[in-house]
Formats: sequence, structure tokens, C-alpha cells
Amino acid sequence: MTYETIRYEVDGPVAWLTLDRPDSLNALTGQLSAEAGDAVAAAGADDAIRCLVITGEGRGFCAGQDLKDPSLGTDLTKIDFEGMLRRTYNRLIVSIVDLPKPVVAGVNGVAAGAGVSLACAADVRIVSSAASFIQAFVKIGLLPDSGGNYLLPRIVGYAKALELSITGDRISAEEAHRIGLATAVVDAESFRGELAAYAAKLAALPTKAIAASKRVMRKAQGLTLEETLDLEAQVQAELGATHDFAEGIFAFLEKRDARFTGT
Ligand code: LHQ
Repeated sequence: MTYETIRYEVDGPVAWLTLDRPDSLNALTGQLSAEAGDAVAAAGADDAIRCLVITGEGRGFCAGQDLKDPSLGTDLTKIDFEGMLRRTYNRLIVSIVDLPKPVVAGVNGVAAGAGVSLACAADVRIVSSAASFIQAFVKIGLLPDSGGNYLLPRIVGYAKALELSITGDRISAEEAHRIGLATAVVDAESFRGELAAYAAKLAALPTKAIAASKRVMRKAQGLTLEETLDLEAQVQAELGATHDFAEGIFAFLEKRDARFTGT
């Protein structure tokens, strides 16, 4: 697929998916969602990729749905919300959450509406000091979508997620960090370098163990303690057969840094 609204670049073991519609603060169109979905799948299919970064070009991370997208039609009261969400956003969000490798949202600037959900679908959020978050849906009479009712409460807790969703108040990067939405806040000047360093750090870790943590912790949200213990025992047995487990043990015994390969 040729990309017109995103860029997909590979730098060693890290793939960079950059939303590339800076004039609209990287607002989402059907085309952008399709291209992003294709890029996420490409990162998933390439064993050499051990971390995916999702970030935005220009001063925005993602302003949510492009409210000027001609494909919405001329009569906005007639939007096929259900079909549109199922076809585009829903698939993209699940593909990111399910990606069996770490995903870093590099929140370079404002995230609004579905842009907040996109950031929440990543495993961690490295946030520029110039960024902010706004659950903008309520300002246009909608409820959070793209997983906003599932992901955000799991990150910041029910009360704060509900407050942000029903007020539509904008919060700063520092506030996002205080409530646990931002994993780290980085000075805007050094953002790109620190984001790359964070991604490189994740890419050097045992990828299969990370994939297992993502899968099991998500699944455990709907399991009992006993079911979770069972699942952990089963998946730990699988990880025990990986190269990276053996390498981790040898490195510990030999008092050296481990060289994980993601296998
Ligand atoms: C935009 C947008 C945008 C187009 C900024 N669209 N151009 C799912 C299914 C179906 C339909 C509906 O929605 C959904 C899910 C959703 O995501 S709903 C939420 C949609 N997003 C919003 O409501 C956010 C709208 N944007 C804003 O509130 C502000 O732009 C924010 C707070 C993000 C940033 O404010 P500022 O920093 O003051 O920037 P700005 O407003 O001046 O925007 C810069 C440009 O970007 C401007 O264009 P212009 O040609 O005037 O310079 C905006 O029109 C454009 N832009 N967001 N979502």
C-alpha cells in the first residue's frame, strides 16, 4: 500500500508510524485509519521489528476524527457512525492493543477525541511538555469511542476518566503525568531523541515476554485469580522455552548484560 497520510519508517528494530496531516493536527480520515492499520500489520508481520512508535508530524499528535473529511458527507446528521467505527477505528485500536510487541505513543502535541484513544491503545505514552489531552467528544455531543470507555479508565481510573469524558476539559502534559496517563513527560526540545531512546530500550528487551505480558494482563481483566494463575503457569512454560529466557539466565550467572534477540 502506498501511504499518503502517514509515514512508515524502519530504523533498526524500531518501526515509526507518523501521522502525517499536520495542517489538521493529524485528524483521522478513513484513508489515514486504513493506512495506519496497514502499517501496524506490517510492523506485526516483520520479526525484525521489536517496537512500534506511533507519533504525529507537526504540532499535533492527533485531533481525532477529521470533522471536515468530505467522506463524512455534506449532512453530518446522517453519518453512519456504527458502520464507520466498526470499519475503521475499532479495527485499528484492536490491532494496536493486540500487537505482539511493545507500542509507544510518542505524544508530540495535542491529542483530542479519538486521538486520546489512539494514545491509550499504546502500551506507554511518552509525552512532550508541549502536548495536551482533551476528551473532545462531549463538545460535539458524542461519547468517547475508539475504546475510550475501556482503555482510559484502566489507565487513569474510573473517576478521572469519567470526569475527563463528561467535561471535555483539556489537561496539560504535567497533569497527564500526575494522573498516570503520561508515562513520562519530556522537554519539547529533546522529545524526539528521548522518544527514540525509550523505543530502543524496549526494542532490546525480550519481545516475546513483552507480548505475553500484554496478552495475559489484558485477558486477566476478565478472569478470576485462579484462572489468571493457571494462564500465567501455561504461558510461563512457553516463555521458558525461548532463547531470551536462556540468555537472561546465562547473563545473570555470568554477571554480564543480556543480549536479547526477541526469539
Ligand atoms: C481539525 C480538527 C479536526 C478537522 C483541528 N478535524 N480539522 C468518530 C466517528 C465519527 C464522527 C465523529 O467523531 C468520531 C471520533 C472523534 O474523534 S470525535 C472528536 C473529534 N475531534 C474534535 O472534536 C477536536 C476538534 N479540534 C479541536 O478542538 C482543536 O483543534 C484542538 C483542541 C485539538 C486544538 O486546538 P488549537 O491548538 O487551538 O488548534 P486549532 O483549533 O486552531 O486547529 C489547527 C487546525 O487544525 C485548524 O485548521 P485551520 O485551517 O483553521 O488552521 C483546525 O480546523 C484543524 N483541526 N482539529 N478534528
